[in-house]
Amino acid sequence: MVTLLRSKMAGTIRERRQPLLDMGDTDRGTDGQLLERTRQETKKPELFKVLLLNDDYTTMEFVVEILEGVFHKQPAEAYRIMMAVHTQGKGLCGVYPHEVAETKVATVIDRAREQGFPLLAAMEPE
Ligand code: TYC
Repeated sequence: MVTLLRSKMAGTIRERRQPLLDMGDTDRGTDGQLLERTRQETKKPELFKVLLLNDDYTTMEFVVEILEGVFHKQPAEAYRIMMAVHTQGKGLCGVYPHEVAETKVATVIDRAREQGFPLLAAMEPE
């Protein structure tokens, strides 16, 4: 049995076969029949913006370091985002699935506290 699924990556249609029981390469317990089930994978990952917030004490150099180290920004882009946060109060660092966004926020805050900075990060639905 085969179901048509929409690919998360390209929006294309593809076939997906899903074994009902994971028994490795054997068909134990199925009297020689290969059991399959179909499953629709239609769940879109919910995405969240991760934002940095301005404060008066965290150094510009440390914020750039965070943007490069945690958000994988190139130096010029990291500097641009840091200045946007500095002048506008907050700035977008990236958009991620919920668990990744949570980890980014926690990592920023952990690294900041280790260095004695009050830097804050936040997440919000895209
Ligand atoms: N406002 C800080 C300063 O003048 C720099 C800064 C930028 C702090 C961005 C936090 O998210 C931030 N040292």
